[in-house]
Amino acid sequence: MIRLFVALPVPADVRHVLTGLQNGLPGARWTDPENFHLTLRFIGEVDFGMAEDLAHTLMRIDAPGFDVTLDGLGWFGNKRKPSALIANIRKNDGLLHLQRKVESAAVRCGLRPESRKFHPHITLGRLKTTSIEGAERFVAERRLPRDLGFDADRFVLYSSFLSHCGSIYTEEADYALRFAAYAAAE
Ligand code: 3AM
Repeated sequence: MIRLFVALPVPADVRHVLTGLQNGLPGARWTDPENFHLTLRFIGEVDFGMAEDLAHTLMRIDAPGFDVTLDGLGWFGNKRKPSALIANIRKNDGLLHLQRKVESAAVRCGLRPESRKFHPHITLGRLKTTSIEGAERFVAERRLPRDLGFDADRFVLYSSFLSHCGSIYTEEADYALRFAAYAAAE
């Protein structure tokens, strides 16, 4: 069995900015900058046959590249407890188009449809003991540079392995998106 997810990788310049925000919150388990990503579809544990099938089905996705823009900081969790600090990603047609194509590829391979609403984000850190006030303060006291973002020109099938020093993500396959110049001509 192998644990998989499909995501956009985050380039080094954006990773660098995000790393600069990872401080000042005791109890946070900060994401290793090498692991920053924007999840398009969590797949979970599948057997190797399914993994191969998925890898091939993703290869058939023909979608244009697009801009990814970070849109402020926030947190996930419930009303009583935050579970993660995130950078929000602004939704745009290119991103939503790709996410829908990845979702239908997953369903075509026999996976159950994703029931949760797509909330694009990059996880900065995980929280266990932080209060809502602590998470709110973290978000209020920090600013992302205006229009921080990157060009998405590929997406990746990652495997995730839980080691005693945290999650290790490995690129199992990557898929090119069409050049924006061609996309504009559509
Ligand atoms: O994009 P992020 O970092 O929020 O939280 C996990 C991470 O998402 C998520 O998949 C990404 C790569 O591990 N994830 C882990 N278990 C999950 C689950 N059972 C899950 N997403 C949905 N359901």
